[in-house]
Amino acid sequence: MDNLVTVADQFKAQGKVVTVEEYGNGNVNDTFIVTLASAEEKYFILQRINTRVFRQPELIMLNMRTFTEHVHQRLRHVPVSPDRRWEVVRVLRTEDDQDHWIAPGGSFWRAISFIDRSQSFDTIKDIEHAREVGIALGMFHNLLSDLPSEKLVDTLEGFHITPRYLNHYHEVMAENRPKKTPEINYGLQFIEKRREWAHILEKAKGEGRLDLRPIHGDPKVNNVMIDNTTGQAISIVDLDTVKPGLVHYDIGDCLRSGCNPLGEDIDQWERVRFDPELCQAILQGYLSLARDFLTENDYEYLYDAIRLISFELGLRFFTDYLEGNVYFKADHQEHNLARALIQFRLTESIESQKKAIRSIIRDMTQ
Ligand code: GN1
Ligand code: MG
Repeated sequence: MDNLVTVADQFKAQGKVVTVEEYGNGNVNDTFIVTLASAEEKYFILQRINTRVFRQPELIMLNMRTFTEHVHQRLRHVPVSPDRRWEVVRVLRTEDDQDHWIAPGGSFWRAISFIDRSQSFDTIKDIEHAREVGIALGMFHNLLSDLPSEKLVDTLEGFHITPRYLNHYHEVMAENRPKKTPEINYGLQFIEKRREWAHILEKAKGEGRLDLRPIHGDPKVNNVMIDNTTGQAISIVDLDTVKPGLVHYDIGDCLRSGCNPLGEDIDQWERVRFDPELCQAILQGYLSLARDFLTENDYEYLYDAIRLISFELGLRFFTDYLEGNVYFKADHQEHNLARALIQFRLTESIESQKKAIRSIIRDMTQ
């Protein structure tokens, strides 16, 4: 285990490192908040990248650079409206002017500025918060809408390609014989019933109906920073999965996260439901900034995107449980199974409200 203060000391900051503490609920990387003895900059974020997931972490840093340079330039030419503060995180350099530091044991570390006077939440608090989360994603897509997606490298091959997760699930199933508990049986049947439909977005992409664009990849509620005073969204953080993809992955992910008021880590998975009112508010916020670059085809696949990304995350958790928790960090043996059931239940709730969700989308696009 690396000494955290020694690691934090590798990065150039405004003041002396006072403490380093665990931060947030990331499922993949390890995140810490560093407190500094400085009046100008009190904190920064320190992360150990999970290199079993991100095999080429230098590529993440390259994309972050492409992203931040593009956005800074865009904001210089077309500033955000005067009543909104919008911030982009900065990558801190090391004493040798690198954007990361590799510890003697081989672990990969990087540091990122902390968005001052802001916080994030694991679940949506109210309709206003929902709208702000939508605005944040709209702002993000808007700022990147003129960056050709080829400028970004693929840092995580297969990410959000549902058929690839299905293939992997079948491979894992072929090698393991899961116990036949009621929960596992439910999961197995759940996946089986949806395996044909699960190709929907990749099929549309293959047919040229949906195009690749720069995406965030993980715009869940707790990656949206909210200003402590105004309650407005002021940044989206966690840029590790910024890469070419379908905006549908992002919209689906934002809604599966935002419209699940109980959150993605609760005990009673049967109680999980998808809230259409929050969906409406998030979409309203999103479309207030994204309307101009969405096509008719884009709208046609929105409902399926919401359903698919919930299903896909359930499938990813379920497979990881069967495989022995090799991808997502787990607090206990059955943790990823419990997380999977929550996403499957959420998917069912989306399916049972298909008409209402489709009509929300239709009303908003007319
Ligand atoms: C992972 O590590 P974290 O919490 O930022 C995952 C996302 C999932 C999310 C579910 C690289 O994100 O795809 O939606 O968990 N990130 C990766 O909470 O797989
Ligand atoms: Mg993430």
